[in-house]
Amino acid sequence: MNSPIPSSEITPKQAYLSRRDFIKAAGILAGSMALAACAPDLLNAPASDPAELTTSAKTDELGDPLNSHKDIINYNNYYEFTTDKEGVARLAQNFPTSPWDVEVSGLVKTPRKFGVEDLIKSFPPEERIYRLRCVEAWSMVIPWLGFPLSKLLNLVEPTSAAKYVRFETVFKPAEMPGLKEPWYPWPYQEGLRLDEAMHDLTFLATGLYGGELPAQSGGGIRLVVPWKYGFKSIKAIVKIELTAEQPATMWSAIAPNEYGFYANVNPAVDHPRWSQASERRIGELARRDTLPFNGYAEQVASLYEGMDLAKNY
Ligand SMILES: Nc1nc2c(c(=O)[nH]1)N[C@H]1C(S)=C(S)[C@@H](COP(=O)(O)O)O[C@H]1N2
Ligand SMILES: [Mo]
Repeated sequence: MNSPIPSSEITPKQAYLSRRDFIKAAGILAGSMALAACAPDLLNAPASDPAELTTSAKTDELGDPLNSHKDIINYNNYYEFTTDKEGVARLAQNFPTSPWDVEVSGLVKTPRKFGVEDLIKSFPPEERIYRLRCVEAWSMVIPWLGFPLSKLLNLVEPTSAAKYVRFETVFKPAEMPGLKEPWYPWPYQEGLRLDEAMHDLTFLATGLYGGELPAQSGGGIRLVVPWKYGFKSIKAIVKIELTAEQPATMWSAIAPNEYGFYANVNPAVDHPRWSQASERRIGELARRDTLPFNGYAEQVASLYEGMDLAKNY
């Protein structure tokens, strides 16, 4: 298909290195310094972790160090594969993430199907260093590549009747062994209010650590909503639908008293089975305090003015 927006002269790393070239380049760099002259910006990290070679950031805006690429791609929640966080990477290793299509439909002027490769060309990849805080009370700091969801939504033009956005994960039972568990109401689905979806922090990730987005991290394309519990950040999206009504979400369908629609990180509202006041940052020993809205209150608290956040959890 045609790119929705002409590519600019600026050629971000992810756009000029195809996935295959990227993997090749990273592999060569890991083994030798032969490419040093052509890729000086790839030289600042240990050769043992090639995917880190393209990220210059060391911390988030609060000064917290990034988690390693190794941690980020080996400790995952992805129930379509398994509930074992350390088993996802292996089960997902052959899951194809490219080509990948996502259909945007519902209450929009121009419903369309987009190829992720075309979206990457149209919207120059930005890097966002975000904290990810799982409702299970562990967290990581992750350098994503991608673009704000608002760019995609503006392209299809939501109508005035659109109030919510619904997201759906791919359903491929032959390749995702966890889908055989019959007690989950597959496919995984999530939702946002339209103003949350349009917020600049709300991000569609197509890469991480300057490289590709591996299957276990939600490739071909996944949502990242950093001020909400991790389950809102739905992986492997194939459908985005604009709706008038608040969409059902998988977790609130299973346990409405445990997982609400809003799911804003809130240390003052405990999960019914555990406290949310603190968290374990992967790679650290001591627990740390959980911040309201996961540390993004200044940017997002106004979205919830006048709402009782203990009720609208
Ligand atoms: N499709 C799908 N998306 C998902 C999940 C899942 O099981 N399936 N798990 C969620 C949860 S609970 C968390 S904490 C994050 C984890 O993202 P990560 O594995 O990239 O750290 O993905 C979220 N997105
Ligand atoms: Mo989670």
